Amino acid sequence: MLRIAIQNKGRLSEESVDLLNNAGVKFDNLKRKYLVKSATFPAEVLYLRDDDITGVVASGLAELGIVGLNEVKEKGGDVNIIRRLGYGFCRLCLAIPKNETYTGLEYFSGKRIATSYPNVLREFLKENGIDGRIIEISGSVEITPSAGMADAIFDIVSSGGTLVSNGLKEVETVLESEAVLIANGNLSDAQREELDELLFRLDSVCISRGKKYLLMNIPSASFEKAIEILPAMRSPTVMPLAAEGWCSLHSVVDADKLWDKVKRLKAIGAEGISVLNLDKIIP
Ligand code: PRT
Ligand code: ZN
Repeated sequence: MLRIAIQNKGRLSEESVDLLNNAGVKFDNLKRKYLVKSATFPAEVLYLRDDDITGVVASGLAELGIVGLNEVKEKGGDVNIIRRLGYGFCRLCLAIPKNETYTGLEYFSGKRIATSYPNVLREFLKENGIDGRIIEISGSVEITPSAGMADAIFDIVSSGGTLVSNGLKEVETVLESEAVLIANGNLSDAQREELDELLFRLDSVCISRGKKYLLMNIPSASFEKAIEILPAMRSPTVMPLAAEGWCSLHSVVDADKLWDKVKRLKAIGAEGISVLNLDKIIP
């Protein structure tokens, strides 16, 4: 049995539930309950605040956790980062008032920097030999410069909108973060086997993200050109059609290249192009 700690409410919560569900770990999403057993996999889900997940996994109260890499780096502790999960993207950045001239890292010497990530910041300043003053604050970090409480901030940035609306600009990225799967180092043999099965399933779900399945009819004469446009995982699937001189072609493409590919396929005579969502790719 694996106990998996995930965020109870917040930015990573919904996608973590979806990811586990898609991997066949189904459970009642009743967040009023603290601990929920999966009916379809030997696992139970423990709902926590994200601040507590790393510690709970490090101490062995849960075998696995899904949490932002930023939290793992801040809390430290003895956990293994098993997978990057491809959502919850953000970065930990140093930002200063927008009218200040940035002169490089030396800028921060002697400056007061407000943050909820004192450990990551301390390490970064130490590595770079910068003597900044860390002001630890648990929330609303972005308002501290205009309130005269700090000269700069070190905080999570995603779109950058919060910085802009507080008159700040990003000057250094210290950590690129996303949701990660972490594990305790002391799993039993049975738990290791369960983890291997879970990883196999999670990878199948993660590989299919951002991909589309394409089906179309194409003149046989354009077949070679179509293959150049569609280098699929191994090669596209081609089937002859009843209508002479035509074949049916199936392939997987990156979603962000979809419209470019469709345009090029139409230009070589493709017809009846269907685009399907992909649920899983089992390698
Ligand atoms: O209640 P609990 O303690 O569990 O949640 P929380 O409020 O501490 O965390 P939550 O839910 O806000 O974030 C959980 C995780 O999501 C973080 O640890 C990050 O790994 C990740 N994440 C991704 C983010 C963001 N994007 C993000 N934009 N966490 C916070 N933000 C903040 C950012 O600091 C800024 O204040 O959102 C604001 C908007 O960001 P912009 O740049 O888009 O304006
Ligand atoms: Zn939190």
